[in-house]
Amino acid sequence: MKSNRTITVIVIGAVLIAIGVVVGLNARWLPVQASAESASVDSLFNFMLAIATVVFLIVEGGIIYSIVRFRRRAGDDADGPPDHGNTALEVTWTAIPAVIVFVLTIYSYKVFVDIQSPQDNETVIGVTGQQFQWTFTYPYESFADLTPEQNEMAKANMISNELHVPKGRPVRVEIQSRDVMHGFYIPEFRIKQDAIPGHITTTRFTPSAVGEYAVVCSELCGEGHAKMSTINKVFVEEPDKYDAWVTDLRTKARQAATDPRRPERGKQLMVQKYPCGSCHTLTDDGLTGTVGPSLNGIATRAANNVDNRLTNSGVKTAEEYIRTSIINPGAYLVPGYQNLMPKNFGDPAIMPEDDREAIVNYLLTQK
Ligand code: HEC
Ligand SMILES: [Cu+2]
Repeated sequence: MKSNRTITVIVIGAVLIAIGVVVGLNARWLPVQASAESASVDSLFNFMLAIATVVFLIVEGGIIYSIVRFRRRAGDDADGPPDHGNTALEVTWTAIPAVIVFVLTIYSYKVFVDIQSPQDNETVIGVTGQQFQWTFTYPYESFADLTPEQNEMAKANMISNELHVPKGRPVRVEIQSRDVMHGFYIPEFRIKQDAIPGHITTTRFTPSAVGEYAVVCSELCGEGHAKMSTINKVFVEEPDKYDAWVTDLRTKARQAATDPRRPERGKQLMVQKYPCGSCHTLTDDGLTGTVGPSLNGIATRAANNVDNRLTNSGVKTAEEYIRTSIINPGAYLVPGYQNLMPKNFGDPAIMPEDDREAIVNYLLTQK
């Protein structure tokens, strides 16, 4: 009798574990794997899923079995028998999960350390989170014929709102935030890392599948948070295509260094570096935000003092008005809009003067 029951338990246990393994090996719930790291993250996930399947079947199966087997029969009004615990059972249901948690801790720590260990020849890309878009900063090599100041300026312009990464080369990203916490998340890479104001956090990945994926923000960061996950894309490219793209960026950075305040540069900055498009519409620049007023025709509205905007903000010219709108948004609020524009564009560490003047010069062309 007793050995019969032992055999039944062993058989049921073996069947449940077999089901767990089949589910764990066959689950295809996650997006495509586009980085070398995604395979180990997915194996860990599927291992946990296999264990969870077995636990789920034991618990739910036990409940269903008990409901049927011990249900109240017709005419039975007695209380159930009193029961005062079962030490062997309690030790078992504490010991087994303890072992499972211990194994998972070791396994996931190993996966984490493997992903985070430095590799040779890492391409280092800067990631900056801000309300409400990401900006990426690429490695810079100085131009011999530029002055040190011009080289500094060109270096500061090695930026884009597109994340281009070379297939098969290890990448290290150094992540920072200009305002609040954001979460740098690329589901296809299985990479997620917080962007924390005042800190630089790093993470690593080696892209493995050519393609175009979304860069998501995983931290609710304000009004335009949802937009943040639609604006920026990561492009995994063959290494020579990636190199050509960076060289092209370097050429543009050089132009910026020699004539930093040209309107065309302001046009680029409003898309590539600053999050203006998450709040403003500006057709000439392809911006479609709706949190703030449209900037179409801003130069004409300012020059004509529409709604007394010059008078009320205490300035005389359209140029001064646009500059003031950027560095001190509260000075005058466009009717119908709240004081939601970032307050830190007046800080040269956030928006260098040359950037600001390029944007002012560009907006002055929006008649
Ligand atoms: C978080 C949303 C947000 C972002 C980002 C933002 N703005 Fe604004 N902006 C607003 C709002 C809201 C107003 C209207 C209230 C006010 O006047 O401050 C405004 C007003 C303005 C005005 C005055 C418009 C007018 O019709 O008088 C200008 C110019 C402007 N923004 C430029 C910019 C530029 C350039 C950037 C990027 C560097 C930017 N804004 C980024 C929300 C934003
Ligand atoms: Cu965010």
